[in-house]
Amino acid sequence: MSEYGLPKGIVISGTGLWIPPESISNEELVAALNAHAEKFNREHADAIESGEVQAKPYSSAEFIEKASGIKSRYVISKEGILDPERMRPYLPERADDELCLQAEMGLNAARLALEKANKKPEDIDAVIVGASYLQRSYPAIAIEIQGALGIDGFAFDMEVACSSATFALQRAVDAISSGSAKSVLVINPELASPQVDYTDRDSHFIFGDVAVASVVERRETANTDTAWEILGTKAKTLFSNNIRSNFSYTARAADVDPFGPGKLFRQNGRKVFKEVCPMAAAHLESQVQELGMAPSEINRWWLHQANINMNQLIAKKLMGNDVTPERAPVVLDEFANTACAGSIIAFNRHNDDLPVGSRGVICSFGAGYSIGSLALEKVTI
Ligand code: CO8
Repeated sequence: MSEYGLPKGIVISGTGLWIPPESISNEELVAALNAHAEKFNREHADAIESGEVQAKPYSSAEFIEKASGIKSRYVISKEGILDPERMRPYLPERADDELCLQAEMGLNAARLALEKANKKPEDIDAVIVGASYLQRSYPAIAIEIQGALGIDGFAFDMEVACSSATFALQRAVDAISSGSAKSVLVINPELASPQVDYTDRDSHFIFGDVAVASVVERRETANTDTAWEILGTKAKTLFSNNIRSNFSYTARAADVDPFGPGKLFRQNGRKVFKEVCPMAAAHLESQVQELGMAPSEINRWWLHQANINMNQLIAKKLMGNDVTPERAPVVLDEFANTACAGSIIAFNRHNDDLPVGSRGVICSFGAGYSIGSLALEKVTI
């Protein structure tokens, strides 16, 4: 056992980041919403005038950047999202014998992670897919990817919204600790765009599509020069209705429109901001203390990427006046909120430069509420 309580020597030996081919700037997104709102307001001018119907408010690129720090987002397909007559992506249905879109995204990231970790599919014996939404209930997306890679072992899907990646990494650590797996591929294909209401100015700018993957294994099987040893994991959930999606397979039996009001992503952003920031900061502070460290000894914080102001507030609570962009890197300006993938993107983009002996924490926070974190130390293999 390590001095921290986890079996010694479980490492993240490689991560992969797959970026969708198209991106949308704030300006493009706002132009689409405003054209849609203008048409709606023109067509309902009399009802709006008499107070029967509420006019649709316009969005603003300046507001989006100031309130969130987001400048653009990647998406699988932008055309439908930017069409004021459609306002949702167009993702054609695939036949059962074709790889489904979410599995394809995950497979792309998985291959990059395997390459980075110098691993072949035959070195892996478990696959976990964690994402905010799953394209279908069964067969599991993870099993589809397992099949496409030719991995012998077991695979399953799990959903904990924005904490699906950190919770899945914790499951990987648990599986390796208990001996039920020796090497786990954790994959997070976040296909968020189908669940965004692109006509709603409060939330149309928040999300982007992306896929990430990580290889978790024992230090002695790792095949790289360096890796990140997992010193500890910590997960916490607390029920809240402030971030919610009511889209459900039960809609048919409830005689409601599965895409009706409240069925897509919605949140009380202000409340989330106020409640989650102190929870996340306290969670992180207690985790590093439990590991016998002080927040000042953490070289890098790969935080969840939902809102720049949120990250700055949490970083300030942890680091006081020592906050620098290097210590808490931001990727949400380019990617927007990619749900559970955000902190893994930050890790993927900003870990190679740190020397052996550096310490860092990956942390997610979001719907549930859910908070998940992993404390890491860079080690030589
Ligand atoms: N353009 C212009 N004005 C706007 C716009 C816009 N686009 N949007 C809102 N406004 C207006 C509002 O209507 C409001 O006007 P008024 O004062 O007249 O009522 C004013 O601007 C201020 O609005 P807010 O109070 O809402 O603005 P905030 O400063 O609070 O910023 C944010 C809004 C950016 C949403 C902010 O509250 C925030 O980021 N909060 C944190 C949210 C967060 O982290 N959520 C996590 C959700 S993600 C998650 O958990 C995963 C879910 C699963 C994935 C889902 C995939 C689809």
